[in-house]
Amino acid sequence: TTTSHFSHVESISKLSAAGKISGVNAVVLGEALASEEDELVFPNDEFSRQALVPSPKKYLEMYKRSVEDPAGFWSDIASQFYWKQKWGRPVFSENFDVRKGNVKIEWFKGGITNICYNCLDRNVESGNADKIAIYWEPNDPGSQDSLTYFQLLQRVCQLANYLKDKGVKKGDAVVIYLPMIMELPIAMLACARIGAVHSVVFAGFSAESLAQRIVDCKPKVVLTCNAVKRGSKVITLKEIVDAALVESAKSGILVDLCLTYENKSAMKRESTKWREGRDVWWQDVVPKYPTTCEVEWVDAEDPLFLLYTSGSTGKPKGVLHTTGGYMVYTATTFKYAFDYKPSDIYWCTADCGWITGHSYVTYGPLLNGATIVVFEGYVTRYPRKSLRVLGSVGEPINPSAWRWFFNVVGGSRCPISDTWWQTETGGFMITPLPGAWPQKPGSATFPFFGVQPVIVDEKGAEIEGECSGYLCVKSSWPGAFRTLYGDHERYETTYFKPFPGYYFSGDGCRRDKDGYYWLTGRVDDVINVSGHRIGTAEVESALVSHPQCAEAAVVGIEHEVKGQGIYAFVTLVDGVPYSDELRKSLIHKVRNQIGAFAAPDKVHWAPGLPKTRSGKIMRRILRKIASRQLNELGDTSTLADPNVVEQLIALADR
Ligand code: 6R9
Repeated sequence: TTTSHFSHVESISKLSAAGKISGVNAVVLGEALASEEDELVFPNDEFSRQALVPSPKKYLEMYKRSVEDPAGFWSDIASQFYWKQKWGRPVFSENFDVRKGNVKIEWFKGGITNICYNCLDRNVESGNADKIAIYWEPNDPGSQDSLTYFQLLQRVCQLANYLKDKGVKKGDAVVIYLPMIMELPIAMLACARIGAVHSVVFAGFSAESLAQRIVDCKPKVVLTCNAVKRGSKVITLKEIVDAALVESAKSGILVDLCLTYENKSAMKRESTKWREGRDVWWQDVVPKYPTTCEVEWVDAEDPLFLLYTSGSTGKPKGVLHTTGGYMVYTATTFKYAFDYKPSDIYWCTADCGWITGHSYVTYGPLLNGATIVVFEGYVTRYPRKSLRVLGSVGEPINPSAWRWFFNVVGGSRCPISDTWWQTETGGFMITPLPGAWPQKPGSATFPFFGVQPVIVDEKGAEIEGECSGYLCVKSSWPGAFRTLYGDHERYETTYFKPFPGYYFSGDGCRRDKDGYYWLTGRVDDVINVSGHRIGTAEVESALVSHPQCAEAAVVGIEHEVKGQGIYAFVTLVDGVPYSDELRKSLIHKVRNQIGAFAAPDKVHWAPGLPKTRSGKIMRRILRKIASRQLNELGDTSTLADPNVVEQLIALADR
């Protein structure tokens, strides 16, 4: 059964045996090709020579071992970190098959460690104390800042001591609602240091979304700042937190400490709304605490963080990651996918509110002792000669965008790591290893070490060779999420029941004749807007909470800039007339309830929705109407009332 996992390895070897990989500088073929699948972009020699994985042969060796002897492969890597006590046996255990009982994944169980210690103390002690850990590029040019590893450690310790003093203990949840200022990674690391479980909520989420997350994880403390500037606009984050705390109190969740950073460049403390007794200025208390702090040693399987993500129902899912496996996996994927060298300065544009900011702004790079750039706002033009590797994540990157990124941004010189992965997977799953093999624009190429992707058909049968279907993963990898917080049943139902025996990603995928993987987008009711995952159900429930909205159905449409846009069909309460004003107020409702990034691009009035006789909305038809593929509506005979389709088409541009 392992043969199919190595088929891609064989094909890379064939390409390399044909002499195609060596000695050719980066060239984008393209014009004369029969299909995009035939377009190969070769790594340039100079890059390959210095790469960590310089050839298909080296990858092949490492990949085979990672799949045939995962325990040995990952133990060797894990040994490079500091463990207070080594893990026990087995190195990992898993039940991936729901039919055999509850799904369970454990890596390095019994090993005692701390990820903050491994990010900071270990680097400070090994000679990196004065190396820059973070360069901060703020919204207002001119107030740049930086922290060395030693300074970062001190800042983290002060906050950790403060939190401990306020009663935050191992296992307690802490909600962090901060923009991309240095205090955000500092807060994450401080929680990790004392064994608290951080739950970062992207600072673009509304008060209601924040409240929903607070109610779910019941934090001891909320960390925020008074305001943030986006361009010239000031957003009063603290007021959003205030509203969220009023809301969560209604569900009986009382948070009695809100530590607020005074973000002076956005707003002075005098203008900040304040609740005595609950609110505390960060700058008034944290710097008074000692700059050293004992770490809380935790088991590899103790929780590190929760991160909420959208699913196909309205309620966001609290994806839970544990410490040891996540640490080993993010560090390793970072190192290889970016061919990391200690002299590199690494910048990832992601916000720490998303998984990419967890794994590839904070933990992965710092575990490698890297210098990172934390970036709050503006874009300026710089020379790009020093760029080595480019990365891309979050959505399919189409071949023409890929070529632009490659030719214009990277000067036809830098390999692109188009990394496929998810909040749930913790780290990269399918990714190019720059220098190792030729890339194909638009393809995430091949699996990372230890990852066994499979493509299955509707019945859950594995398909081999060239094919398309549902992307699943066979057996666990260290960075896999362990549960959905408080809802293990939903974890199993969503990810392990659709295709028993496998982890189901929710994505469609094609494997070409050379074994390259091409992600084709979500196959469930999740829309991917500029890399933000939004459940159609979330938007629908925001819309129907509007008093004049009777029913709503939301689908994704192709969007030139955002990848996908949000298209909402809305049925109004009887007797309410359509108006532009109402359209605006519906959109406003979504912005308020979820966040501005979830605002529908189009509201389509729908006197009725196409439903089956059992009352199921036929989204397939709505998607066709939304994308104006009116000749491809397909079979509408199972509709309870086929006339609604004509009605909808007539109202398309109103
Ligand atoms: C890391 C992240 C996950 C979803 C995933 C898929 C899409 C991510 C991709 C990609 C094509 C890539 N996705 N990377 N699609 N090519 N390189 O984005 O996590 O926010 O959980 O989203 O994003 O659809 O299922 P998350």
